[in-house]
Amino acid sequence: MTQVQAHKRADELRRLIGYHDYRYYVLDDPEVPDAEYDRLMRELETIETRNPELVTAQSPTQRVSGTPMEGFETVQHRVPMLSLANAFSDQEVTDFHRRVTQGLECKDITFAAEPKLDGVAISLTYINGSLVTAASRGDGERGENVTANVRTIRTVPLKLHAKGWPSLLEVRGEIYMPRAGFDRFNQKALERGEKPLVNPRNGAAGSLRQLDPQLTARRPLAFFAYGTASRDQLPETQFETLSQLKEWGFPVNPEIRRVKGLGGCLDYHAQMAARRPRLGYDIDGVVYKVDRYDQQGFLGFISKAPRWALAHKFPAEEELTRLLDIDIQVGRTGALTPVARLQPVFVGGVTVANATLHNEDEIRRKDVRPGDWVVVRRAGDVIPEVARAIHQRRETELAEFQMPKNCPECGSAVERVESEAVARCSGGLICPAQRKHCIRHFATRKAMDIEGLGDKLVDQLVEAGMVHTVADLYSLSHEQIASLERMGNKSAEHVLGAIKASKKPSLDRLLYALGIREVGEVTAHSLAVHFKTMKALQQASKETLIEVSDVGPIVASHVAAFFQQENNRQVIQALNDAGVEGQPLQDKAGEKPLAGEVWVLTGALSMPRIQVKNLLESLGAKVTASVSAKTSTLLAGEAAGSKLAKAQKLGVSVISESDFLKYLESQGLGVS
Ligand code: 9MJ
Repeated sequence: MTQVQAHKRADELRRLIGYHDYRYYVLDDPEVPDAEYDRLMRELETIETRNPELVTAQSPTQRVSGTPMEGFETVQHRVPMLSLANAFSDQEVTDFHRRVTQGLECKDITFAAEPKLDGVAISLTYINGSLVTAASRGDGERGENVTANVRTIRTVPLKLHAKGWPSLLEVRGEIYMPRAGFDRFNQKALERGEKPLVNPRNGAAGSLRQLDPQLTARRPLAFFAYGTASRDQLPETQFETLSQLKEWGFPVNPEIRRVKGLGGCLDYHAQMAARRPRLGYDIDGVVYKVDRYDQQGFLGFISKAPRWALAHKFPAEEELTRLLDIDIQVGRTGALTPVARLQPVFVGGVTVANATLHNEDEIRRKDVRPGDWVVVRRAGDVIPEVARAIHQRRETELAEFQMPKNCPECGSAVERVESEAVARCSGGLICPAQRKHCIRHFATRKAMDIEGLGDKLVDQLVEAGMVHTVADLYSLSHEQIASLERMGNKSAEHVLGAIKASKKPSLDRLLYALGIREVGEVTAHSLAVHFKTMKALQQASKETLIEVSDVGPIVASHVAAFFQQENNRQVIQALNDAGVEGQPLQDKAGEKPLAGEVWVLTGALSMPRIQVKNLLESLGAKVTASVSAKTSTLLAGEAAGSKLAKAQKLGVSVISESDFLKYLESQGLGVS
């Protein structure tokens, strides 16, 4: 890079950093992930190191970042608030360790190893044991007086416990927003149609900056102490000081450990990286601090950061990249998930090229379009997701994403029930993405009950291309099955026999076996009772379907959509051609097991009452509201009251819900 180019780039970087500082500190609305900001800063630092004549007093590298906020009084810190040197690799930690051991001429150094909280640094001044001032870091020399706001945080002691504290004590630590509080807060914000917080750290910073402490008080903030401004009247090490602070009433992070040497530091980093997803709050790395104060004093400072401490960062969980396209993935149950195809990017420790976009509503809400710059997030082992799009970076008009009308795997119509976020392929019986799932379900005990046709065998049959739809099961030959791995002649014979034996199921079983969405055994039974034949059901309109007890508008639309699908009709025809026919249920009132009985329901039942009522009616019983001499049976759920007493008085038989469920099971109507 020529000097002119360096000059130009440095100017550009300062302008960009200034812009991002403004968005972050003033607007509370960062545009780019931290990793991107850090890169800009590092690039500027590199240019300035190589071209010292370019450094200006106004350069963002020359101050600890932080724009004093309007509306708050400024406080001069008695002792400047430090920043920490960062390390992103083991090599940088090794270099730090070497500098420390050489500086101290001592090989065995003990460090206090601490999680590095991702919140807002704060300095709390206690005079005679009472909190008098809380100040943010600001530029390190001067911060903002946020006492009124900090006083609302429950974990910040207003008065110190025990005794022995110095009359002037300045405690430093981090204010943060626990993840659970952040999630709860955002959930409520979304419900109210308000803008959610970008991340917990931003939530903490924004909360502290509220001009009305009442507003801060409503935010779920917490505090951990990690040091003091001066060492007077304190123990001789960092670790013991933290124990002392705990005794005085400060929350101290329980993950803090004493470790020895470089190995101890790196082990701690690895342990915390593993524990990170389960911590309940965000950390962006760990901090190593030379434990002994005398050794710290010996090492001193370099510019504004101590030589005795180092922040060892984790790989960034958020990164910036380009969204190349949005593809649709069809899950095994037919759910269509939009998947982001990304310019590969290193995030959360791995290279990510695909990330989930959840569903269509999420895409609309975040307004993510192919071609956008997006922030990709990968936290812990969680599936990477597109967190947001950076709309400011859109250079040209980009087309909005449209959910396809047809399944990309099989071409069947895509349906989306109004109350659900998920769009689904309606080609359950023929869609390759759903094939295995659908055939496995078909064979299960409560469906066609094909013994020996387990998940493994289904997978083998599909993978060998022998079975494409459930109808193909009925044309399998002995040789085909026997040719599969781990299938002998005998087992092939057995399975073939079971397939053949399954040709005449009751209509409700066959319906259930088709795997129509929301059609469980009970609904399948109601449909079978009502329509009697597959043909009649296939021709039913949504309106007629709703007439069936136990069928609401959602189930009706799933059923109608299923039978409208030509592919599904073909499979049913093929089943029919193979001799598979659902047998009509016995439906003459006199033959129903509970015909003539009068039932009453009481107490809390685990199933919706309407469902229980429908079940009883389908078994021939009448269901009434109150217990009388005519009542045959009282179904008593939890906490049954006066009806139970009355039934007992009248000698009416009483059945518990668990016994009732067992009875249903015996009638082939199990609901579990
Ligand atoms: C955080 N952020 O958790 C320090 N920090 O020490 C811990 N920050 C720090 N220590 C000196 N645990 C300056 C900053």
